[in-house]
Amino acid sequence: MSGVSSHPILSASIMCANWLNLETELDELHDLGIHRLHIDVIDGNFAPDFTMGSSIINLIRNHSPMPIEFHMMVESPTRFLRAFEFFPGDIFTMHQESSRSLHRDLIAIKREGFRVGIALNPATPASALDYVIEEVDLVQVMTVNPGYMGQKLVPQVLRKIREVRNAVDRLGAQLEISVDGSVGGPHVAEMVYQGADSLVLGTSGLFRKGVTKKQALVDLQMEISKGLERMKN
Ligand code: S6P
Ligand code: MG
Repeated sequence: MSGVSSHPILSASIMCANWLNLETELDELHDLGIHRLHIDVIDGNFAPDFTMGSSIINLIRNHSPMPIEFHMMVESPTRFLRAFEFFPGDIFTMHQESSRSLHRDLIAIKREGFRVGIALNPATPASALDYVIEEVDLVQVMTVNPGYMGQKLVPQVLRKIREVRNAVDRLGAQLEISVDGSVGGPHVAEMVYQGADSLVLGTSGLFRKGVTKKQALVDLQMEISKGLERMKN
């Protein structure tokens, strides 16, 4: 039995796991009550470096019962729509900046059977969601630039979480607001306070050097409680 509460949703960034011991890591994440796996896909073009290809990702998909969010940091993301095996409830998140025809791509992703997400780079305004937000299940606010783990937070982006929250509430929409990048320490309380529904956990939150995941979760829950408490006042 885990001490992880249901809000916000916690998603583990697999890029940050110990790849020499991945099976054990995946099982531990499940046993700890982490809600989802976050899989970063990078093509070396939209964002620097490479991560995992579909053969590796599909192995993970078929090993773990946890829902997956595919974070596509690639050009023309719909090229990869049929690359992944997926379970109902899995999310395909593409970048607003990577699509020439955002509305068409959103519809194509949904037609394939995924839940659909849009990620916004730090420099992309919340207003980029105007006219498409109605089609979206999840908005992912990037608080670092796409490409690497362990980067420093871009602090001014925290206020974008609130802007997206306000847009969602104005619409009365049910979509989820996720935050990805340097989610750890006191930033967590601020992210929750600004309106995050889900948090992507990497090297600053869950996969911390010299700290067990269990302890990292206790620390995270404390910051989450502070954020939720602040919301009440
Ligand atoms: C960045 C990627 C993220 C990272 C995450 C790592 O390109 O989209 O999902 O894996 O930000 O977390 P941290 O705490 O190391 O920044
Ligand atoms: Mg990511």
